[in-house]
Amino acid sequence: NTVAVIGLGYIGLPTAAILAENGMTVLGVDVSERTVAAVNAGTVPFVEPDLAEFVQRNVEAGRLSASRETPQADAYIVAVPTPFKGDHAPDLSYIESASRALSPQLRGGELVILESTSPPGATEHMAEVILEARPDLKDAGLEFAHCPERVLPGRVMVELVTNDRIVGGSTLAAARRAEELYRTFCEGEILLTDTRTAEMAKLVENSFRDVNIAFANELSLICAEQGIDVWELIELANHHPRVNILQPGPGVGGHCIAVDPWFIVDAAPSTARLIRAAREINDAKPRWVIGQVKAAAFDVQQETGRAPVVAALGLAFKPNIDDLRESPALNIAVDLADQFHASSVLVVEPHVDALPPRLADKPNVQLVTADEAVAQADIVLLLVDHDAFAGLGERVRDKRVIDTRGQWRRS
Ligand code: SAJ
Repeated sequence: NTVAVIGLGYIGLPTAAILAENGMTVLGVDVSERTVAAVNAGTVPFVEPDLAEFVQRNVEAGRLSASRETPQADAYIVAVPTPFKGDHAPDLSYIESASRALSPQLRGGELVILESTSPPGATEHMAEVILEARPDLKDAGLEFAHCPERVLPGRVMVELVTNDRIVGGSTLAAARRAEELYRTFCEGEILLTDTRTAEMAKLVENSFRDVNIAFANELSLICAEQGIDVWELIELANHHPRVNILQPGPGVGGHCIAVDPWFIVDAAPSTARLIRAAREINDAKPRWVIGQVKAAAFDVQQETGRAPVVAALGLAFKPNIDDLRESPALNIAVDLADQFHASSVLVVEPHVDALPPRLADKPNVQLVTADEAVAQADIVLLLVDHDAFAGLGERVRDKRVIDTRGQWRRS
């Protein structure tokens, strides 16, 4: 029973490793020579707890290997990126090229699963691309399914096993066959449906979170106008048994929540009004934060006659991780550096040891420790509520503080 996993990224590689761990022969495919070489050497090209051990063990046992060429297999799992283009329309080109690459290897009877987060209709589109390349296999029993992942980065090897999964099949038989494959490692419930519902379910889960964060972010703007502490307000309102408001922040980051809702908006542009508004509210929050810094900088300039020193605490997209992808905190730090030429911008990020490329070439930016930042800054801007920053609230009382996460509100 061989499975080819196409795309060895944050989802594909863990999935390949866990299938191998459970006895499958797994062939991983990736366009990156570096990724292929890393996996074949039993190592991993990115950090995810426990993944390295899984990969090493299964490569050594001969159950997992990688290649740039798509092999013959009984089942294919496509886990390639689905970014969006400039107009927020989904870019299915990686799915299309993976489909074209696997088509020549098909003999009939294979199961092809799309795992990439996709707009409704993408699995049908993948099937069309494959059957266009292989019209000879129209009645050869090819089956298609969509099985979105829902694992949280940092807990992938655990959540792959424990999360429930949605499996959408092009037919019920296809769904059952995909269920059988995921059952080899998934201990959660496996819920069967059609491909379009499965695609939409994944998008809806992340949109639910985005809409609820947008609600919190909108409240933070209203409260700033009204002179109300938004975090106290939310805490109080959440005592209601049926109210559970999320937390405002400097914006929404990561690869999923800030992207997936746009796929729904693109599919239903005039109907998806709330989902679009939520995206716009969350995307606008970093500009509002910059406006807060500008106002504080103006005050400092008035008082002291010089440009303020600004400390930006945190670059990651959420607390206690080193992941800077699509991070509003990083974007804000870059904008600060550009807009406050005369100021020095002291960046603190305990989870990295060098400035990321987008900040490294800015002459007015330095990576410093939290102690240094707190000692030197006129304005302290808290962007990520890393545990490491929790105790600093006491020490910034004489500064102008912009706490976008509410981490210090009690100190
Ligand atoms: N955020 C807030 N306020 C909150 C909660 C989060 O501002 O109250 C911000 C975070 O700081 C971060 C962003 O939202 O910038 C996203 O963080 P997250 O922890 O909500 O989600 P991700 O992107 O790490 O993972 C999400 C998860 N989806 C849901 O919780 C519905 C995960 O289960 C999915 O597998 C993942 O997206 C994915 O791959 O789609």
